[in-house]
Amino acid sequence: LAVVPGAPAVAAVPLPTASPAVAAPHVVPAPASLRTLPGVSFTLTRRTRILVRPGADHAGTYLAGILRRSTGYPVPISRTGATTGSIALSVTGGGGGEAYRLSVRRDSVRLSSGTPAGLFRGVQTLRQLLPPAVESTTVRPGPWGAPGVEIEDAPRFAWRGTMLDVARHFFTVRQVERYIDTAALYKINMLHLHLTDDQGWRIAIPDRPRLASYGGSTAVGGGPGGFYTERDFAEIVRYAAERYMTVVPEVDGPGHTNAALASYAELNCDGHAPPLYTGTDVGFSSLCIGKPVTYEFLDDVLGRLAKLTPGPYLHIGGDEAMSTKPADYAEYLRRVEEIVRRHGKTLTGWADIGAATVPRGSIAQYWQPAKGSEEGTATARAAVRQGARLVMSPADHAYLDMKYTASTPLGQDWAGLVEVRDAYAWDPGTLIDGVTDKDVAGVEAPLWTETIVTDHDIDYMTLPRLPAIAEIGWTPQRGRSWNDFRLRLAAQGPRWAALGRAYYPSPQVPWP
Ligand code: TNX
Repeated sequence: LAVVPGAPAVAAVPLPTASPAVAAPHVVPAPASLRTLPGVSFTLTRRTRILVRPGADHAGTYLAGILRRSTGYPVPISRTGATTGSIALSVTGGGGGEAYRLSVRRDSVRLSSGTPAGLFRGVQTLRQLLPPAVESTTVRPGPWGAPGVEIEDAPRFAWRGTMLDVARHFFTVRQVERYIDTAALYKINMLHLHLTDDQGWRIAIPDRPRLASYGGSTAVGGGPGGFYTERDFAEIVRYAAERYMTVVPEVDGPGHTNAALASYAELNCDGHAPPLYTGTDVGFSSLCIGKPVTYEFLDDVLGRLAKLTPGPYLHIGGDEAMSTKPADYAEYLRRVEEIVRRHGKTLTGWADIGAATVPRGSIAQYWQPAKGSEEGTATARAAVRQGARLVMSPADHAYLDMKYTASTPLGQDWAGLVEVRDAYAWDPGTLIDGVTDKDVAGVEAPLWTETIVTDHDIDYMTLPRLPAIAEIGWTPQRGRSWNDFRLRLAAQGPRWAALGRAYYPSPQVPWP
């Protein structure tokens, strides 16, 4: 869908007081184009049906699931019949990708896209037009009005991700799925799982059982740890795919590998396994670059993950290899790149990999809290020069584990304090000298979990910053402004409450 040139992203037309139950549209991420229809609204009733045209079944079933549990209405799904009185979902020919068109009128709601994925994104918009109580898991009284709108929407970037570090603390399949549900509401489409680190190895590898059984047996602070079986991992992949989210598995190396080194003595240059590690230092471990077993190990692990992962990316880490000599780092990248390629995947790593040779089309994830030409930006530029594209996760804007303020009980502050406005007010296409929109694959908000243990902790660090990063990834730059975002964000608070999500009630946001 074309962005309407010059149209404001959100026309803040106040609705007449005649329909008090219908709020003005407060959608995050802001649609590329949104026109309000003053005085017009749609009301969901006991008689509302979902009309699905071919290709729309999945979005229809998902939407019905949300509407039924909170409204208590039957919300039947039908394949034929009149549009009047229905929410009509259709996959139309033409435009691909995640673009969609949503029209809310008095007599019906019409949502169409060229793809089922686009329909699913449009359903997230529709959810946010309905009252917050629609997110409740128990029946609520209504009424269920949505403001009249005409929306034409499409994402700015194809990669709109979040990362969950399941290595520093382990999170169960159920917890990961709960996180996926939070992210899906904001049209996040990439789920990066940081599966291995010094403190834990979280994925079972059949021929190397000690990686999970021993390497996965603890966590930061000495907790019990845990790991995913291949079935668990497949379940996460399935759950994410149902939300049109691609899983990007990461096996970090050559640094951040103490859990593997502790599990198999042969992986160490001196043949001695170090003890398990439960602290929070970084940069002290390294795989043994000169040993053939290192590459047999990597081939086995990455080959398994390649088979378990339908998406095109394998993330090989590559960050903070402070205990690996630069020449060894280059040799490691040469070997691991060949393995990733042989298993049919696209090389993805932290932007540190730009210091080595990387193939055109690789993905380099920028994490440094640096801008312009500051130190820390050089490897990202080097990656771009080689034809890689960047996923932008600058720690001083996009890291979900940074404290909001000095008194935030959770999180770290090595990259500074990241209030909601800091998370929102930056442009991935102009942050680094020599890097423009065409070099940027998208954005990603990583949640490192040294200090994060419970669902509450995840929620509190994620909300409201993940929606901020999601909007940077989705909404055209010229359609974004902090003053408008904070108002739309405020309207999300009651939704999070209805969904059973905790959040940081930032004083920067005028919560209702
Ligand atoms: C740095 S940034 C790391 C992680 C830590 C994180 C904590 C990067 C690629 N590595 O190992 O968990 O800081 O904020």
